[in-house]
This record gives sequence, structure tokens and C-alpha cells, in this order.
Amino acid sequence: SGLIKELRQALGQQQFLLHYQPVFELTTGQLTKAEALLRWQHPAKGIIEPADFIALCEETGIIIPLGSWVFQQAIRQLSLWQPRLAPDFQLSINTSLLQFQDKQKDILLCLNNLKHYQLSTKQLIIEVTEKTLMDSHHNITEKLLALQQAGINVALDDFGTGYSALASLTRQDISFIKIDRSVIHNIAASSADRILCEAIIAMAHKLSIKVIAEGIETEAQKQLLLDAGCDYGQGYLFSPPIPAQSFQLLLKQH
Ligand code: G
Ligand code: G
Ligand code: MN
Ligand code: NA
Repeated sequence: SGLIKELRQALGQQQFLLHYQPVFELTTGQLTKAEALLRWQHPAKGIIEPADFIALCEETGIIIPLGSWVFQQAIRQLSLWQPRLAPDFQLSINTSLLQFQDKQKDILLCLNNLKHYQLSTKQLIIEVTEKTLMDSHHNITEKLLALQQAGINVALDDFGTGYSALASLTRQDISFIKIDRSVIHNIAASSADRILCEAIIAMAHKLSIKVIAEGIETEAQKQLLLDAGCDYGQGYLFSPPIPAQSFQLLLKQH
């Protein structure tokens, strides 16, 4: 289709960019992480969000070169911010299953890039989805454990949606779970969702997994998460995903 052709050209024509959403430690309000989120600056249609093109990138394999670009761009940006960052600051990068099926090329690239910029592997979080964890043919667990051993943390994204199983909390290759915004959305209005959320946090903590809540939009949600002992949060209450330059300003204020 026309969109596929445009997507193939987009990488060469530098139409992709990353926005960054700040992640805060809930008890201290400290800016401790950022999630890199892909955007497509289409020449005619303006900014297109990943929901409208990631699936197509996965179907066509474009996600492989695009995923490599995301790693390189995010790590380069991290190195530019480095002088202003708290020592424990981490940048979180989203990944697709295909990137783990592709001989782990990205992961090595990622390590080389970090070395090139003299950054620590501890400064990177790689976000995976349940879909990636469920693949049993590409040594995913070994690859994720190798990342952990190299010092890169792995986060399970979209927790509480679709097929995400409680059993994934017992995995040794996960350091963080990110509770999906569809769960967070209802915690102030529905006691059932609040109880679910509290139970997820308590269970994660007992299994030494840290919790990041996504999609926090109200003070009430933030307070409930604080009371439940949630570690980190992101969402419109604090900030939407913003361009790199705006993120840099935010770093100056913090
Ligand atoms: O920023 P936005 O809410 O539109 O992102 C929607 C989803 O798109 C994210 O939750 C994430 O799963 C996916 N996404 C965003 N950036 C990337 C990326 O760089 N790589 C991959 N594979 N997925 C991404
Ligand atoms: O990786 P993931 O698919 O979870 O990406 C997070 C997405 O959620 C981003 O695309 C971002 O634009 C979106 N988002 C971030 N904060 C909020 C929020 O507070 N509310 C809603 N509805 N969406 C958010
Ligand atoms: Mn994510
Ligand atoms: Na998510």
C-alpha cells in the first residue's frame, strides 16, 4: 500500500523522532526516568502516533531498522543530557518481539552505543510486552537474562491488559512492571480496580519487582498509588510525552 511505501522512505528521510515522557518517583517527586516514544512526522499528515504505524512496521519488518534507529537515537540523546542527570536516571525504550527474534543484533548494538558514549548499562531500561515473553522459540529468556547480567533492566509493559499473566511476576528476567493505563484509569472510581492494583503492587514487591504506574491523570489516582506503595508514575497529571528540547528544560528545573 501507499502507507508501506511511505514508511520505507520515512527512515531515510529522517521523518521519525522520539518524544520523551518523564517518570517520577512517587514518594519524592524526583524525576528519575524517561520513556522514549516514537513519532512519525509525516510531510503531509503531520505527527502520526505509533498506534497507527507500529503494527504495519512489524508486519513488513520495517521495525528492525526502525528499532535500531530508536536505540541509537535514544542513547545519543541520553549522552547529551548526561551532565544534567541524577546518577540513578534511567531511559526506557520500547521494543517489539521481532527485534528479539532477529539474532539479538539490536542488543549488541545497544551495548556498543552505550560504550561509545561512555554511558552505563544501568542507565537503560528495555520495555518488552507479554507477546515477547510468550515466544518460546527464540531463547527470549536467555536474551533477557543476558541483558540483566550486562546491567540493563527489563520492564514488562502493559501489565494488567490482555493476556498478561500473574505468573510473569515470578520471572527472573524482569525488574519492573508497568501497570497499564487502562487499570490506573479506574482505580479512583472502582474499588475492584483499586484492589486489583494494590494486589499487583504488593505481589510485585514481594517478588522484588519495582512498579511503574502509567497513565496517571488525577491527584486522586496518584494518592491511591502512593498509599499502595507504587514506586514510580508517569501520566498527563505530570506531563505528556514531550520533544527532547522540552525535556531538557524540565531537567533544568529539577
Ligand atoms: O506514545 P503512544 O501512547 O502513542 O505509544 C503507544 C504505544 O506505541 C506504546 O505504548 C508502545 O507500546 C508503542 N511504541 C512507542 N514507541 C515505540 C518504539 O520505539 N518501539 C516500539 N516497538 N513500540 C513503540
Ligand atoms: O508504552 P505504552 O504503550 O504504554 O505508551 C504509553 C502511551 O500512553 C504513550 O503513547 C502516551 O502518549 C500515552 N499516555 C501517556 N500518559 C498518558 C495519560 O496520562 N493518559 C493517557 N490516556 N495516555 C497517556
Ligand atoms: Mn511503554
Ligand atoms: Na503501556
